[in-house]
Amino acid sequence: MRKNMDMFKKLYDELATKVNEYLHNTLDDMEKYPKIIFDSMEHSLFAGGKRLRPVMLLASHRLLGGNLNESLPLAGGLEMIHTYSLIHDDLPAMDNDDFRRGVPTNHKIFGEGIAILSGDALLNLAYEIMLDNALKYPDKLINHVKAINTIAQAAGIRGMIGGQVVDLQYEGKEVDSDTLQYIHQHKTGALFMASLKASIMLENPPEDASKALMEYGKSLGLAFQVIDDILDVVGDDKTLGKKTGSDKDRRKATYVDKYGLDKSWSIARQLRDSAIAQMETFGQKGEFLRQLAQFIVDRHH
Ligand code: GRG
Repeated sequence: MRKNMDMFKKLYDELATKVNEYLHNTLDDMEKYPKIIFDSMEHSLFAGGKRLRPVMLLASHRLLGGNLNESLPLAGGLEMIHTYSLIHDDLPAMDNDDFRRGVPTNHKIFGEGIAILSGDALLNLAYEIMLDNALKYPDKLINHVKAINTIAQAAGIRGMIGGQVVDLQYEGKEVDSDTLQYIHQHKTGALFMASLKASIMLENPPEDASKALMEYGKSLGLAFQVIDDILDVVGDDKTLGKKTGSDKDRRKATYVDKYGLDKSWSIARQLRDSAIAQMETFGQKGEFLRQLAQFIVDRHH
């Protein structure tokens, strides 16, 4: 058990380090002009995110027998899209947050205009690097286009943006359980699912493997969000790197609000167990994603 955990942590760090190096190299290869926008992008990108989504993409690609150098730009692109969403979510027009990833939010340092533009720049750069990478694999061009399309859909109106819009609309209002599920599955779950679906698009695995990965992602994405809601109530500002209690302040639709703390914990554990059960299809090879599900539910930040 302990050995599995140690191996998980080692591989997680290896994958997250690969992503960090890739992101650094990508920005360092560019002429950093105008400097302020690069400073702003780097401020948020390198403030210490967990790199969950890119690690999931690389791990699932590895599980399906893929070559990590081929998927690294997709993993990096996904992290850029996630970071852009955090920068925009923190703006005064949205959540108006002062801290993120343990440092002042982007607009607090660079002003709202640059923060908006640096989110936009990260979003565009993500597609540039994913498309450039696709061109390096002419024999698998269709697979890459499908993987990038999956990520675009998940980030867009049928995914994260759709979820964010409904979330904004329901602030301060009573929310039914279907709407709560819609918000979370789109706002947060969509990028989780995209990390797994992108590797499926790259490798075309057998039907049972894709189905298991998709079900895993669905349960885990939701479990992640339930834990996020719980941490907003019981978490510690310092460990989380952002202010807790903000969901309540903004009268946001959350699992804790809807079901209370105890039931929310039990929902999160049930979702974790369903995710873990899906990994049976992969035998021992599924161990990393099993441990990842455990890590997501046990996390303190
Ligand atoms: C602005 C289009 C647009 C969308 C914003 C993702 C999002 C949609 C809003 C973020 C609000 C929020 C805190 C949602 C809860 C789930 C979430 C995305 C948490 C942050 O993800 P982590 O824990 O963060 O993976 P790190 O910093 O580790 O990358």
